[in-house]
Amino acid sequence: MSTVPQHRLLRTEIPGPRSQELQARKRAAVASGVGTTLPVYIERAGGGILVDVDGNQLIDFGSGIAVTSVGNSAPRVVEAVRDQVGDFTHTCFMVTPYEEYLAVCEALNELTPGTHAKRSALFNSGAEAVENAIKVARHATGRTAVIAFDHAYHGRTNLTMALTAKSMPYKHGFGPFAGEVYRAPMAYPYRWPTGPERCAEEAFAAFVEQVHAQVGETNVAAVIVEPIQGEGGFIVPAPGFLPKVADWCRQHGIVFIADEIQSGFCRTGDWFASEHEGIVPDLVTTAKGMAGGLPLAAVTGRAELMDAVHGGGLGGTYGGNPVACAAALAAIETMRAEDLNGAAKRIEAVMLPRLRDLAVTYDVIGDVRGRGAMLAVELVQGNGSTQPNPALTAQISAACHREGLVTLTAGTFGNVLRFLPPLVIGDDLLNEGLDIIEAALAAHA
Ligand code: PLZ
Repeated sequence: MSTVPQHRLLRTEIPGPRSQELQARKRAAVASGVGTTLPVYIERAGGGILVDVDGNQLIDFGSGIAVTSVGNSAPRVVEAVRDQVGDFTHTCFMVTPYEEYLAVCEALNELTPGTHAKRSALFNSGAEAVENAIKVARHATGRTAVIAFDHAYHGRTNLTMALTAKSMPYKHGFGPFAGEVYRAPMAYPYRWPTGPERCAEEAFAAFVEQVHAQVGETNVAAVIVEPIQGEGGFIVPAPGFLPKVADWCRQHGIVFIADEIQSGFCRTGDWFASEHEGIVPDLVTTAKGMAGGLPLAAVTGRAELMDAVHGGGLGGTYGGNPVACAAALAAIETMRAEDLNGAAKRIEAVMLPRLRDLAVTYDVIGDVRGRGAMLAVELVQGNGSTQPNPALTAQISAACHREGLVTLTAGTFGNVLRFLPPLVIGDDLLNEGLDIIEAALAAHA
C-alpha cells in the first residue's frame, strides 16, 4: 500500500531532469496528438499528492480530470483490485457473467436520482456510455434527433464529437460528424446578454423555440446535458433552467439524459449534481469518479427505456470488466464510509470564500462558480472588460505548475482555471494550493 507523504516538496525544477528525459522519449514514441498538460511523470500518488520520478511531491488539484475522487490507490480499492486480479481478470460478461457486474448495476440503480425501476449497462469510457445512452434513447423512442448544448463536452468518438461543442482541439479536422445532432443555447449566467437574473427563463424560451422551429419536438429522441458543464468551463446552469428542460422533455416524450461523467459520485457534494435541483433524469451516464481510477462507465435509467433494446443490442468485450467492477464497489463503499459528499462540501467551504476574496482583489477574475469540489474561476481582461483572457489563464496555470500545484484549465474560450481536488485531500494542502494560486495572480494579473 502506498503511503504518500501529504506535503508539497520541490527537489528539482518542474519538470525535473528525469521527467524531461521521459518527455523526450514520449516525443519519439507517442503520437503527438496525445497531449500532456504538465509533463511531470508520476511514480506514486495518494491523498492530495502526486510524487514524480524526480522525487518532487505535487499538490493535486486535478484528480486525473475528476477521476481519483477517493484518492489514488485508495486502500479499499487496492485491496479489492488485488483480490479480483488473483481470482480472475476477464471472462466477458456477455459470455460467462459474474456477480461483481450485477453489484455495480444494483448500486447505480440505487444511488442515481429517482425511486423508479431502473436498469444499468456497463462500458469502458465516458464517451462509450454517452454513445450507448443515445442508442437506448433512439431505440426506445423510435426517433433520431438529439439536442446538445453550447459549451457541452461529451467525448471524442464520432457521435460524441458531434455532441461536443468546442472545435479546437476536439473536433478540428475530424469530421464529418454523426448526423441528427442539434445545438441549443446553454443558460450561462455570467455571459447571458441580458444578465444572470433573466438567464434561465430566456435560455429556456430560446431552447424551446429553436427545437420547435428547427427540429420539431416529435423528431427528438433525447436531450443530453451536463448538470454542471465540465470541459466547457464549469458552467453552472442558471437555477431553474434544467428543471424546465426536464419537464418539457417529459411533456414531449423526449428522453432527458444527464451526463454526470464529470459531476457524479460525490464531486459536487451530492451523489449526483442533478439532485441539487431535484431533477430525475430518464438516463444518467457515469464514469470517472465511480471506479477509483480504473476504466468503467455506465448508463443507468428507467427500466422501460433500458429494456426496450433487443437482447444482444448493447455490449462490448470489456464493458464491466471484473477488476474495474471490484474497484467501483470499493470506491462506492469508500464514498459511503468516509462521507465523501461531506468532504466535497468541506472543500467548497475552504476554497470558495478564498476564491471570492481573490475576485475582489483581482478584477481579472470575472466569475467564481461551481459546487463542492468542482470549482472554477473565469479569467477576463479586467478594467471593466469581460472579454476572455486565455493568455493569463495559461500563465497562471504554468506558474502553479512550476510551484508544484497541478491545476487544469477549461472553457470554450480557454479562460477558466478549474479545481478538482481528490475528495480526501487535507485542508492544509487546499490552503497551500490556494496560496500558490494567489501568488501567481499577484505576479501575473
Ligand atoms: N462526458 C461530461 O467530462 C470526459 C475529457 C478529457 P471519456 N472529460 C474529460 C479529454 O480531453 O479527453 C467526459 C466528460 C463528460 C463525457 C466525457 C468523456 O469521457 O472517459 O474521456 O470518454
